[in-house]
Amino acid sequence: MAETEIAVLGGGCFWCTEAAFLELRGVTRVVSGYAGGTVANPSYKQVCGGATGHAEVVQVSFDPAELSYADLLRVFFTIHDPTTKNRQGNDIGTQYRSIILTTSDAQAQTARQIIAEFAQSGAWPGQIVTEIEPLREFWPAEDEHQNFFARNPYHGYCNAVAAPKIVKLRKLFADKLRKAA
Ligand code: MHO
Repeated sequence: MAETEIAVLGGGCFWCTEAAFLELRGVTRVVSGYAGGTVANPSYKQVCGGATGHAEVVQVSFDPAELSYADLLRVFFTIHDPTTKNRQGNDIGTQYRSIILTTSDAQAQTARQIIAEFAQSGAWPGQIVTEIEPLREFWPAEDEHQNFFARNPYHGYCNAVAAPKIVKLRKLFADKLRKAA
């Protein structure tokens, strides 16, 4: 069996990024959680308070033979705005920062490369402020936050924030979807 690679990415609210990554072929598992902070096993409430320094992130398991880390990052930079520091839309705070937590030097190198690619392409006006740092620890979020969008499709916030991301993803990455849109 092929080796599974792990990517940990923070691009704002994890309900939304989780739903987007679940659409991709080659992704075998997505877990919503917290990383990049100081307290062990933080709660959603603590993270929302901003004091623990964690970002809301998703831990994406994928088969690199099917989906490259570079392509995963291209999706990441499409479905969130990497130019707004500590903010995604109406969500403001360090927990919503744009961050790539790398699990190898190769990932860090690819991350820098894809950032340069997006900076060049002008896909986002403004400077990319995404942080890159080695992953120390990933803390899974509470069960109620797993698979949130799939379980709460009529949730007002999800409809406003996650749904447009999914629409954009399906349009721009049709060839990478698990099933035809
Ligand atoms: N502002 C949103 C964020 C949800 S997300 C999981 C809310 O409080 O519902 O951070």
